[in-house]
Amino acid sequence: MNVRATLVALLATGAAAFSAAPADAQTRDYWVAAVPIDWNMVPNERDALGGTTFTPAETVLPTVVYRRYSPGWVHPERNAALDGGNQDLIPGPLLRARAGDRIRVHFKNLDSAFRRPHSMHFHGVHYRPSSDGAYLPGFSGGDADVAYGQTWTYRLTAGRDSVGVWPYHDHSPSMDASIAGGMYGMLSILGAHDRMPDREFEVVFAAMGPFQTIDGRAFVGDTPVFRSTVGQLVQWDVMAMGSEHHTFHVHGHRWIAPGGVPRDTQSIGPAETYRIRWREESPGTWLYHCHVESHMNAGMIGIYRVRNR
Ligand SMILES: [Cu+2]
Repeated sequence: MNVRATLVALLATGAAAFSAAPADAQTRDYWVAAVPIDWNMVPNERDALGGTTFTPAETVLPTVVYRRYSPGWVHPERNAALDGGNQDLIPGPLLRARAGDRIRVHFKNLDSAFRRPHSMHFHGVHYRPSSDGAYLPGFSGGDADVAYGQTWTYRLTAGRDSVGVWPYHDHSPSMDASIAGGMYGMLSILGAHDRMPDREFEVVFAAMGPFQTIDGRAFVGDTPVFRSTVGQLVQWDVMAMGSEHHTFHVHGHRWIAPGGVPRDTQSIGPAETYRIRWREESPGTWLYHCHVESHMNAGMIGIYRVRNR
């Protein structure tokens, strides 16, 4: 074997070890569209803790969100798994995969309200530049600037280094307005042999209009009410979007952070993500919230209900 052949063989071995697909690896297809919506950040029109009331003129934001569709974009479907409780549409559909899977995200721009270009840009997974979805004049292609009525298929691979939760978001020329309006979602990737959690909750901290929101909603009763039962394996997928830092806190619970340290509060910055798991053993009605006090008072707080078996 000459030097070049040896080098090629070594590279091939390295690449195989890096992306070794288990025998049961799948190709997963997701169908997603950008759709306009008049989004109500406070549908109850009140801050139940602070006592303030609002009018729809103060709480409804015309915006664009990612929405899950059936194959071929035939009809819209719920974004949230049933675990998501009372909310839907923000964040976008939870895209699940396992290490070794290929993921095809079929995207269509149905933004008939603003007719802005949109895209999808994914963190945490492997892809070629034509699936990057990030706009760069003179360099990026159709992936980054999907016009109204047009489509693009993003081709991704979940590696062993993709295990965890990751953001996706609009990275087209409309990125700033889109992220401010809730156009983001999460990938949730398990190891090839990881156990599925019994409950999976998505918590996205982001400013929206005058409010500090969780999944696009502000104040107790409007933000998601998450539910579980004692004995269940619960997983929290936590993410921050926008330009501010937040701290995720759950009452009555602790989890083990990397390094073996118990925690009940964890800071998180823009586009950072983490997943937290515990075996539920604390029945009752609990609060979860951002512990930046001004954020909590501007809406970043919700309820977590644990039933006894
Ligand atoms: Cu915060």
